[in-house]
Amino acid sequence: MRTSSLLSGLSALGSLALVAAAPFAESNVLSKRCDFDSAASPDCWGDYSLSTNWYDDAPDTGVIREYWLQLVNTTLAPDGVERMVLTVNGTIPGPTITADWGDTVVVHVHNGLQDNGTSIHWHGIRQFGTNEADGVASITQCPAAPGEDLTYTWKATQYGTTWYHSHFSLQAWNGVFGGIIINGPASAPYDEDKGLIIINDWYHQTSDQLYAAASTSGPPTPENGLINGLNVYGDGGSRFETSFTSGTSYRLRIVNTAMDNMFKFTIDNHTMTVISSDLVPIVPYETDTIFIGIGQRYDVVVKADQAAGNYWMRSIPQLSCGSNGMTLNIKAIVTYDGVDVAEPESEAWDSASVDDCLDELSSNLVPFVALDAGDAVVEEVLDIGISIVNSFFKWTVNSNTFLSDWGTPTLQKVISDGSTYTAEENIITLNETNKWVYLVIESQLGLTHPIHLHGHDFFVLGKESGATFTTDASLNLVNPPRRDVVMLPASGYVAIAFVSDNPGVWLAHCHIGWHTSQGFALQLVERASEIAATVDSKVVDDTCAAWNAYASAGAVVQEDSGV
Ligand SMILES: *[C@@H]1O[C@H](CO)[C@@H](O)[C@H](O)[C@H]1NC(C)=O
Ligand SMILES: *[C@@H]1O[C@H](CO)[C@@H](O)[C@H](O)[C@H]1NC(C)=O
Ligand SMILES: *[C@@H]1O[C@H](CO)[C@@H](O)[C@H](O)[C@H]1NC(C)=O
Ligand SMILES: *[C@@H]1O[C@H](CO)[C@@H](O)[C@H](O)[C@H]1NC(C)=O
Ligand SMILES: *[C@@H]1O[C@H](CO)[C@@H](O)[C@H](O)[C@H]1NC(C)=O
Ligand SMILES: [Cu+2]
Repeated sequence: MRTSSLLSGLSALGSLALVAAAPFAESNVLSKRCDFDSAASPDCWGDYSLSTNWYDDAPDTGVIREYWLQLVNTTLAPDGVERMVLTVNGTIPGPTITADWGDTVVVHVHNGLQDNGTSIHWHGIRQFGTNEADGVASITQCPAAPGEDLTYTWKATQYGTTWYHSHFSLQAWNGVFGGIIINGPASAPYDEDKGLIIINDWYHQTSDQLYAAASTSGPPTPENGLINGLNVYGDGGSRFETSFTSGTSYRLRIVNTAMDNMFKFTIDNHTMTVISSDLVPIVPYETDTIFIGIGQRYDVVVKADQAAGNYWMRSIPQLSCGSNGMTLNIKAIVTYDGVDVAEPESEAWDSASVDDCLDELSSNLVPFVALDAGDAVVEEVLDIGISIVNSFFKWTVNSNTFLSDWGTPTLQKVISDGSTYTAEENIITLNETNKWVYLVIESQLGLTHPIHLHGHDFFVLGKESGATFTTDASLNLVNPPRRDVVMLPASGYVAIAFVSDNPGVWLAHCHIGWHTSQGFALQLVERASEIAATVDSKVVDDTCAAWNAYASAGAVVQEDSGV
């Protein structure tokens, strides 16, 4: 299936090599207009197609998708147990943002909270030329103060499945998140798009209430987990239910929005065809169970090809890298048409009982648009450690614990005077244009971490558990997996690469909520001198003026890293 031999010599800096690794006939690889039909021509997309290298060229529909979202502080009982939650528009998950490939997405966010700032991040969205829309408090904006409104505008140059979430302190994990669907071509046919399957862990207390315990004793055990905002607990709650028609194939868009848990996702007796990892379509592969780290997404196609009945859909927290009070009972029900909904009696696939913390195999995650990585021009080795400060755990990156300054975001500093940075800001400066940057993240500690980078998809060149990175490490530069979250193996390293093609200030961090909060983060200042030209400095300054007025009047307590 792979076409590696064709690729040799094609890779060049700045203009990435493109070779279609096509399961489709050549005639379908489009030079002419071809309309999308998920069952008959899933690789078609008007004048574009699944073979389009969207880093270079994406449609521009001229369509503006405008959304209004409001942060709401309320009480909900997703699993039957009431607790205080922070939400987008009153629900968990919040409303889904839907767009077509090439649309411009405009989201007006109103901070309806009385006691928190906010910022909303569009996870995995490349934000090419739109750094100020990345929505990270203290990096690309001041927090929007209570009562304030902020508009984010970005172009959907990628397509597939992702999510948005608060990037202000611990707020996301109180419920401030929702899904994003960007319609586009697909690498395998399907009859119907079932939309999002959002899985997460769920605590019965707020993340603010748990933070002190998390920082002195390690992550608390989530009482439960949710599938599309629902699960049972004791006698309460209810399960998410969905229906299948025999013979129909469905696309499911699975997103892990947890604070602490990695999951295996599986549907009893049904196999899945995996068609994308994060926002990157891949050459399809079959599996019955899929590992999904925090922040990762997998789109799968499932065919209703089993006897009509009820089947469990399972989200299984992996105890090798976390804990959960409902280990084997985070489930939803799939019911075939013509059958009454009932507790399934189906049994899990054998593979679902394997508990580990390993990403899907790199050999399975073959991007459909095949691109090679070039040799490193810039290489940074980042050592992850832990330190204890006043009996609080703090994560360190090359010995520094990340700490942000809400009142003066990096973006504002960069566009105003290119000022100096503190060690706690963990800044890596990338001045070179369109050069390959390698980041090697390594840790001697026996824990795994989902590593996420803003502003870029990255190439996963290699990773190893129980090993230290050396210059002899074997790295794969030939169409390696490309995505925006990768698991850093325990006591090991991961090497990722990207081209410095997107001027901006970009956060890189562990996506375990507790770890981000405890300082496992750094930022890239990429091509600083070109950033100001892409930013409306008045918006940045106005948001900061309102925040700083609020902060100086009230009692804002920054307990954690801030992001
Ligand atoms: C969110 O809530 C606001 C305020 O009630 C409403 O105007 C808006 O339409 C809602 N947005 C969505 C996407 O439902
Ligand atoms: C949410 O409401 C509760 C109860 O009124 C209050 O104590 C808390 O500070 C509020 N949180 C935010 C972020 O506004
Ligand atoms: C956010 O609000 C919660 C209450 O809902 C509070 O405990 C926490 O301190 C607030 N965080 C910040 C940074 O203001
Ligand atoms: C489902 O799979 C199990 C084994 O995993 C098998 O024992 C069972 O017969 C299957 N059920 C149906 C309805 O095919
Ligand atoms: C990058 O450029 C800035 C000016 O834009 C300069 O201050 C800085 O020293 C340069 N950094 C490196 C590592 O070359
Ligand atoms: Cu971590």
